Amino acid sequence: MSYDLVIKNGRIITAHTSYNADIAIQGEQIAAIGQGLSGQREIDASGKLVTPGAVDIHVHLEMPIGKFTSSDDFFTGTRAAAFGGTTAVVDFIERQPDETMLEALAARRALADPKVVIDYGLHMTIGPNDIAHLDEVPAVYEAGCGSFKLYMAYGLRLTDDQLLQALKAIGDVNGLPVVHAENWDVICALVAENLRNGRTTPHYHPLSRPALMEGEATGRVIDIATLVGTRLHIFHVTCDNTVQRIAAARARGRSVTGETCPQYLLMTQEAYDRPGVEGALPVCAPPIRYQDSQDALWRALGNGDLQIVTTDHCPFTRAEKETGIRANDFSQIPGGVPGIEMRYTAVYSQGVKRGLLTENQWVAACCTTPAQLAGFNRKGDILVGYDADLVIFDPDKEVTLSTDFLHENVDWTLYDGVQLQGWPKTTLSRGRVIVDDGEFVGERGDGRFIKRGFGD
Ligand code: DUC
Ligand code: ZN
Repeated sequence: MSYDLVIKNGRIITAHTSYNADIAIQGEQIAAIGQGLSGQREIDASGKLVTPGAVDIHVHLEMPIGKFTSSDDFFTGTRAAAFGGTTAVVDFIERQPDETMLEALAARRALADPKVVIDYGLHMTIGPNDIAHLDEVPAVYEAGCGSFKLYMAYGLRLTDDQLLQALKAIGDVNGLPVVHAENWDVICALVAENLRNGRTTPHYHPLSRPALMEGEATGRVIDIATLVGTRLHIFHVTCDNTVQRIAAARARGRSVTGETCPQYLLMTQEAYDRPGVEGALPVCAPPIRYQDSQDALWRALGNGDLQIVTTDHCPFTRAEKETGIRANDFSQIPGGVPGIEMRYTAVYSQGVKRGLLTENQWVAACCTTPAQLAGFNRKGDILVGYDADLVIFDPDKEVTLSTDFLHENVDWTLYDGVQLQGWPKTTLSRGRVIVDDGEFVGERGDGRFIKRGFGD
């Protein structure tokens, strides 16, 4: 049989095993895996790794936050993702006061559908104003939003009783709650105290958001979820305190998972001490911590205490970041950093190449486990019948990150000058080559909204 497309002679890396084989694609799906397969079109992957497309379940594209909107839209953001080997992302919906949750989903899809170049899903945010709308959760789940974002910080934060109600409603439909865990009351008190005493520079951003209290909030939401009997995913883990809360819950048999992000794996807290706007650029929440935290996160990915790496990609321009410097108030710096393009290689280079992770753990953390966790039931693995979302990865290519090299729509990168080993040569989305040798050959709007769910 001659298939539509065959990727030949590559070394297949999955979360569980590595082996040499050809992959045949028919239409949008993987049709066969084996030796000597032939196709009408063939791509030679000799000397390359062939992995599932990477899955990033935490991105903020054209997302309004405070006075600004994150600078990558659904086109530029998903295109940058594709350059970096990511073939599915999950973004967010925030319901407006005059909308139902389903209307909010439709509005977000109307923005994303014409622009996305890879497949995507959406988490439904449940803020304090949504507690009165929890009866809409079953319909939202049915519509394909299998996961729900709960904040313990910012204006959208839920109080403990609201967390209890939201977790119960999500648990009732077997949805996945994903949580931003920080202690907002303590943060507010420390920010106010620092500003009152003239401590206004970005140096005081991490000092106002202590690791200890990130761990406390994580432990608290784990306990509430335990009471309710729901599973839980903890977003953007930055430190050992939080890792230990997650690990302890897992040791008790609780279904709790955690993610970390490149900014916590590659950068350290000293970045906030850079002069002027440079110190504002790394402002994100929770903040980047010291080297001991970075080491703990790599250890946790290696020993299974943390399960996945996402990006929390949320870029703001240099000028937008600078507003907080001009206001002399670190708390006014829009929070968020870009990373959607470099994540897959960063984990390979800094994890696998340094001997901290196996190549199978790399694929597990960036592709397979995020897909499973988020309910992408035909993505994140190389199996017959799965979507042909694939990356042909050159493990020997050396890249130096810069805004010129990257395709994110933002005028800075945290990783300027950082040298990494490995980079995707070819990215395929449902059987179509969308990036080839550094060139985007996909189409705006070819990505699809994927309904995500978890069976019964
Ligand atoms: N943290 C950020 O820094 N930005 C976006 C949202 C978040 O939780
Ligand atoms: Zn986020």
